[in-house]
Amino acid sequence: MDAIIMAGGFGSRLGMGEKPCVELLGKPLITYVIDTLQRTGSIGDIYVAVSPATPRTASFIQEKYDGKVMVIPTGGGNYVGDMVYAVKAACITDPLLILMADLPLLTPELLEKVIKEYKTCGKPAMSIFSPICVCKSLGIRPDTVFNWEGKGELIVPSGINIMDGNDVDHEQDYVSLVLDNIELALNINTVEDLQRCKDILLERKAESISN
Ligand SMILES: Nc1nc2c(ncn2[C@@H]2O[C@H](COP(=O)(O)OP(=O)(O)OP(=O)(O)O)[C@@H](O)[C@H]2O)c(=O)[nH]1
Ligand SMILES: [Mg+2]
Repeated sequence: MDAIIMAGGFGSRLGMGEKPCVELLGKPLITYVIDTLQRTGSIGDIYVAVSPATPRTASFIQEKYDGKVMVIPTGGGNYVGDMVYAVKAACITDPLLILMADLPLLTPELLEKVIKEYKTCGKPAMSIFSPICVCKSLGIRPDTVFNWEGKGELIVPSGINIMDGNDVDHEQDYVSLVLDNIELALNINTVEDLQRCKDILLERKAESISN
């Protein structure tokens, strides 16, 4: 399954320039997602959808990955329009993974789980959500919430979706997959999110050294 990383936003809430290039423990944010995708066996080609708002991201990807990760220039300013454009530009006609550049805690195991669930879900598309309680436990106040298929539980989009590349011009019937891993809930929108993420990664590092 091919993957497109959306990386053409303004990063206005973080306010530190191009968000995909903002450093987290010495590495640009987008490299965390790319490294995870490269270590996920079920993932094929990787594309990054940049925009006029992210020229540094475009040149960084071109230089660092030297054609192994492909850059797609999109118009910017329209997430869905740019996503559709990128799928067509990449000529992807199978199911594909669309994700954001600001999910540094994502792991190959989680992605494999999502892809496995997709394969048996019986719908053309799947969206991944976090329960609102997981976001709240991390101190995140989400700006978008959904009511989970009338189950009375509030869920928050994680920024990870699978859709059928063959039919991107139409809204696709989707399954909501709700997973409570903090790795899906913690995306970087603000300076506080960046600090939270830093704390978690440093804590994990310290634990792995002491074990
Ligand atoms: N190509 C493209 N990517 C986008 C667009 N809007 C957002 N993105 C990317 O999608 C991901 C999630 O978006 P946001 O978290 O809102 O990031 P952002 O738009 O840069 O940040 P804010 O300005 O604070 O909303 C990020 O990796 C963005 O770079 C867009 O219009 N076009
Ligand atoms: Mg945005």
